Amino acid sequence: MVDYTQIKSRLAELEKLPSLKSNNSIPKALEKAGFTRRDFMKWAGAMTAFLALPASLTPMVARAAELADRLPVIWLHMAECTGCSESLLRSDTPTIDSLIFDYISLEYHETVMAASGWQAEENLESAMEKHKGNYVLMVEGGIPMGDTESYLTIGPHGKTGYKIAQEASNNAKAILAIGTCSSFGGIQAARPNPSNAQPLSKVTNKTVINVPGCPPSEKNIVGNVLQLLLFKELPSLDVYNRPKWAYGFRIHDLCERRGHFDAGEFVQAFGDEGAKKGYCLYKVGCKGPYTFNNCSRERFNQHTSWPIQAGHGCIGCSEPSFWDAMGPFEEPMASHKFDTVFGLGADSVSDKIGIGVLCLTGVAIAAHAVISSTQKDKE
Ligand code: FSX
Ligand code: SF4
Ligand code: F3S
Repeated sequence: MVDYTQIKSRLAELEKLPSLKSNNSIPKALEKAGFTRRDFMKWAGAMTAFLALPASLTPMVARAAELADRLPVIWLHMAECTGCSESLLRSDTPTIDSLIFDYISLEYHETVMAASGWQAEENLESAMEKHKGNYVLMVEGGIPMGDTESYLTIGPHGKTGYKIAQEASNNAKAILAIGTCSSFGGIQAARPNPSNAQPLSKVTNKTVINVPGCPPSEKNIVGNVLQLLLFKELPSLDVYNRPKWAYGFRIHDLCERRGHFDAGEFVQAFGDEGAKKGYCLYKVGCKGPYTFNNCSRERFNQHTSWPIQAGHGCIGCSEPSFWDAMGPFEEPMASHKFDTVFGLGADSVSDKIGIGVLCLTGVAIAAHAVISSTQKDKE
């Protein structure tokens, strides 16, 4: 049940805070980029549905977006490719999501700020001091720890990424791990993990909301910011601390090729007749049945496309240890033994039930795929 009074009082609290952006307002920014108020409200309506909130909340979601300049954000880069930031920033025309991101008071973000070296380090320290206890910390990248902590050393004082992330976490109001690297270690944590890269949750005892994906979609990043603006409490999270509104379904559940899976129509090799007809990619390695994310519903870049639409299977990029657990990427899971990601870190009874169901589903999927394709082959 959504508590409207609580949301209203949360927005009223935000309204009282000073805008952290001078000479800027979201209506002006939208107008400058050619968006009308109607476009903005349409976007707010879509975001409301996206966050699994009732449509009657649309005006409040719009208001929350307008108040995004009251929320100080510190965004740190650790060991990664910067794809998460690029996911938001690299659209060829500005989207409302990217405008909202610009409009958020990014007090510190290494990719988009002009400062470097001493000045950058100073900017980070002063932002942390000025907004102590009030800022949202967003971290991209895995964090080398232990004997190899110094493998990630940042800035002229030679501070390690671990120390910076720890200090920034200590004084943050809310913490988001952006991308699979920060959520679970990602590519640099793949076996043999030479830098001992670890997820952000290993650096702090505070709750870290994981927003995985390599990269996560722009919508999942902005949606989480809106969620923090609208609610005092954390969103409902799954066993891997992923918000359920975004990671509650498997890719396979809403995949556009699902009809072909059910009919036993599979691509057998890239470029074959089945590929041309848009058949299911399970047999060429799609990990959609084991992956929790909303790509099949939301796609990327303003709903333009996503991996499966482009013709390659999902590689499970929002799951823990996906580099090790989901590979080889172009072979089906059923044909080899795998370290199931569902077995990692699960410790409650309900999780065990969930894992059981998922493993069974995995077996059923493999069996279903084999049976239906045999039937198809006979035909
Ligand atoms: Fe890259 Fe972000 Fe992947 Fe990691 O994304 S897109 S390697 S999740 O931390 O920059
Ligand atoms: Fe879609 Fe992959 Fe499932 Fe096939 S196996 S329906 S391509 S998610
Ligand atoms: Fe990643 Fe699979 Fe989505 S590879 S981007 S979770 S379709």
